[in-house]
Amino acid sequence: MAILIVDDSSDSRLLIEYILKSAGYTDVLTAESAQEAFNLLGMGNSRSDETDFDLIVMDIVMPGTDGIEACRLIKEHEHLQDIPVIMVTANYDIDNLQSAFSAGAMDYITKPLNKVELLARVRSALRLKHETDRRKAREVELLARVRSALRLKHETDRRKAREEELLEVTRQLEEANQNLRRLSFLDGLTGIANRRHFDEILLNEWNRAVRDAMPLSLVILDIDFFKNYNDTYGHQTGDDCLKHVAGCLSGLLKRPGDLAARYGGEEFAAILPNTDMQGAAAMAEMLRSGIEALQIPHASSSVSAFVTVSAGVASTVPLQAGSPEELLAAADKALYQAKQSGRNRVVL
Ligand code: GH3
Ligand code: MG
Ligand code: MG
Ligand code: MG
Repeated sequence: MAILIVDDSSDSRLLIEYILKSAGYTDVLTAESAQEAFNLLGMGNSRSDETDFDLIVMDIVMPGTDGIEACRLIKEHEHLQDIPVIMVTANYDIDNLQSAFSAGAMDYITKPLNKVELLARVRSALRLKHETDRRKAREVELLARVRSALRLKHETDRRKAREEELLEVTRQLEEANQNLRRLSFLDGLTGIANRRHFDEILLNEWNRAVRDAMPLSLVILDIDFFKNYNDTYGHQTGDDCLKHVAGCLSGLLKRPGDLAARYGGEEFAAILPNTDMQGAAAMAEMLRSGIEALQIPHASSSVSAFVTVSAGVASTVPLQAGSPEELLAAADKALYQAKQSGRNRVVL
């Protein structure tokens, strides 16, 4: 509890200091003029080494700057505003008191000083100052809490936004990956399985057929006189024709496990798991007649007015010792014979 006494009369200063110190207030400083008080309060110069006062007891009548003007000047400083000022006046003068209060004074005492009165007023001024300080500290603390809560909220929001962004990027990446995977085993023109996927599935089905001792069949189909078709209708129409044929094949191969693939330029293949030669022959004939039934005009074919295919069929109950290549070679050989023997037909 630091108290500042400002009075031009040394008797008065000493008396007030004595009363306060004997009441237990040890931290008491004195000034004999307003200017000296300003210096002790750190007004106008750097505030580094000034005392934090809790109360000012100030004489009104002083040479130079009087107590009322000094009070007004002190109250202009934000960091000094909360220090209560008790005015000391020798002659009870109502006008002086009014201007003292409007200058920001909190209370007054009259000379000659009464010890009990002085201590009572000092105590109540200090209690008020203490309460003000505590209220301000609570406000500062509350403000700090609100600030830190807001900061936390802001950070949480930002983290959430970042997480959502990350999630979205991950989702897009997965989608792109899936597309890539899908594209890597689909033929770009016809949208059915490509050669790579065909080879993979054929090997899988081969191994499964070995394990289950079940038959596995293969059909290879080749469009008849397709070079002529391109020459007659153009490459673009040729592409359209390939798409129609592919769509027809995959539409007819409905059994689960069946696979239609584009095997080469105008060659297609069908894998028929758990299918023997008889079943495969029937399926091949169904595919051949299905394509013929599309009735895609083919003016430069020697065997039909429409686009037709020749088909070679091979079937086996695979053994561990064999390989899918043997089945492929057999189907190829049958296809060659279908071409040789007049086209638009199925050869086993
Ligand atoms: P064959 O009856 O003996 O099978 O006679 P072909 O004319 O069908 O056989 P050839 O092997 O002589 O010709 C195949 C043609 O298929 C030649 C090639 O330009 C065409 N071709 C291959 N791939 C494509 C393609 O992706 N689009 C188009 N439009 N034509 C293709
Ligand atoms: Mg005086
Ligand atoms: Mg060919
Ligand atoms: Mg051909």
